[in-house]
Amino acid sequence: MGNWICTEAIASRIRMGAPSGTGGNGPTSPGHHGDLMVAEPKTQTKRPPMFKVLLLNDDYTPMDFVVSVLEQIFHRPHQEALELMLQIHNKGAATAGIYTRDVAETKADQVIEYARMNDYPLQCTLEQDS
Ligand code: TYC
Repeated sequence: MGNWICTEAIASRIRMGAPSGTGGNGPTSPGHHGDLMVAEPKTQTKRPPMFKVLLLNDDYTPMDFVVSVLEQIFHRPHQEALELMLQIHNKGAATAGIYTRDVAETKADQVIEYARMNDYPLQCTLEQDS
C-alpha cells in the first residue's frame, strides 16, 4: 500500500462506498469514496536512475561470440543480436541494454567473466541514461 494507511475496516467501507464497474472513483484512487476522504500520498515517488550497458568493439573477439553474449546475457533475439553486433563492429560501441544500476553492473560483470573464460578481450562500460 506504499504510504497509504488502510485497515481492513476502512478498506471495506471504501469498497462499499465505491461505485461498481470501471471508470468510477474505484477503491484504489484518491479522492471521495462514499463518505470517506482518502489522503494523497505524502512523499513523491521517483523512478530510479537507469544505466546503459555499452559493448565495445575490439579486433580479437569473434563475431559469433558477441552474438551469443547478446542472446544469452541481454536476451536479444538472434537477428537483433546479429545486427547489434555489426553496429558495435562498425561504429565502435552500442547499447546492449538499459537497466537499474545493480542489474547493469551484474550484466557487465557477466560479460567480462564470460569473455575471460573464453580468453577474449571483450569489454563493456556503463553510462547513465536518465
Ligand atoms: N571486431 C570483431 C571482429 O572483427 C567483432 C566484435 C564485435 C568484437 C563486437 C567485439 O563488441 C564487439 N572479430
